[in-house]
Amino acid sequence: MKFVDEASIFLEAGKGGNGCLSFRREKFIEKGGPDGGDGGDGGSIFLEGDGSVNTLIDFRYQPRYRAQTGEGGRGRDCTGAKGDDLVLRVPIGTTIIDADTEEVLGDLTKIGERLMVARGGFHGLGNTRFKSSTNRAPRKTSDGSLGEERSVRLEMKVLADVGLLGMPNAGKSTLIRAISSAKPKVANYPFTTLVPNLGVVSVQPHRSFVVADIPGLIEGAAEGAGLGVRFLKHLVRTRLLLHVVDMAPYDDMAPADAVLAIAGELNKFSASLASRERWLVLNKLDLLSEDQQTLVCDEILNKLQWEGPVYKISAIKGEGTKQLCFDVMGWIEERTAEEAGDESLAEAERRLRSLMDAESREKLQALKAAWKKKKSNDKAGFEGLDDDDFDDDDEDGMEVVYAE
Ligand SMILES: Nc1nc2c(ncn2[C@@H]2O[C@H](COP(=O)(O)OP(=O)(O)OP(=O)(O)O)[C@@H](O)[C@H]2O)c(=O)[nH]1
Ligand SMILES: [Mg+2]
Repeated sequence: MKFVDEASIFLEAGKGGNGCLSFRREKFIEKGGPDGGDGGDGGSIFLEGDGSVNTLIDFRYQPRYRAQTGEGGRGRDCTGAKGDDLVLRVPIGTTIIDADTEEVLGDLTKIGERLMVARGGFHGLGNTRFKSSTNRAPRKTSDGSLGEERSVRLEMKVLADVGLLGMPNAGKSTLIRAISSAKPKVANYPFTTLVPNLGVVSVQPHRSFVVADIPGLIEGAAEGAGLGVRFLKHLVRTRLLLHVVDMAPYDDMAPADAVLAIAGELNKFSASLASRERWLVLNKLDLLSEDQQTLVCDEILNKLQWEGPVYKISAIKGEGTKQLCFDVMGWIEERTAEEAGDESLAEAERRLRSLMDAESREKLQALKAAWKKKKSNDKAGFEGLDDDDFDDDDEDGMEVVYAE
């Protein structure tokens, strides 16, 4: 399977059908008068959110779309048929951006939600329309107008309430496996997770939230180190970040430094995302004795001067995870209720989301431009070098297609 969360497409709506020039010709009827019908409108192009689509891969293979042209009008006052509309199905969580103006055209976040992205041309008028008291045999018709043409960029972000953040190997995927039925790969090496995974955490019947596990971040990610920060954009729709920390790391990076490094990268990616509610989840405590646990946990909290919520867990044994999920659920419900009762809070949340969206888009565009520049410089330096896509393969056959 291929995971593609960005695609650029070109859309061309249908042209309107031309009006017809015709006169009524029948036996024994002289000067039958004009009877040229109107053309049909051109088909428009819509994008529609579809729950069964979860990648934009199809749009990479087929980047051009054209809706049907309206039929021309015919004699005997026959109107031409309207061109069929074209409906392209995209994953829920797709943002549509005009590639020329960078204007955000819309955001499809619900199943069945539709957005018209290119309007079909208007129909032309037949000569019947131009009949008047002074001109009873008009030879005038009008042509249908051209359909709208548009280059748009599609950006898909997963929809989750909670995002897992942390260094590679911190135990993010182990945590999502422990608390939901999602079963992403877990392994004892960095960058096991290459694409976001979603899991539904059911706390009680009818009380659940969605968690997103994304690939790990390392220092320098905002400049492209490791898998870079491109997956952070999947966290901008979440309300709460759980920062998972490996409390018994193999390398000698102190857990507090690891937390600061991630927070730094997050801030470079989007200052408003970094200001989101973030809880510390200290993981792998089963590897430490009780005395050590107290020591290292106190140390990290002191060093970070952490005042927010902290959870001490062992994801692999499922210890402490129940309380964490319960508190996350409670926090989400509280926020949702607050926003439902206070329009100004809901508005502030919407503003923050669009700010995070804009910041993350700007950052990723800048990184992409820098990467393209580097690629063309390299190409100039090594003429004939394999210039294959920036793709990667995982053992599961999951291929990640990075933005071009
Ligand atoms: N002892 C112990 N090992 C753990 C715990 N949580 C995770 N691990 C181990 O740590 C290693 C990495 O776990 P993952 O869940 O793959 O880590 P990740 O954060 O998803 O890593 P990436 O996908 O590479 O970013 C695996 O070998 C896990 O078995 C824990 O609570 N205790
Ligand atoms: Mg993982």
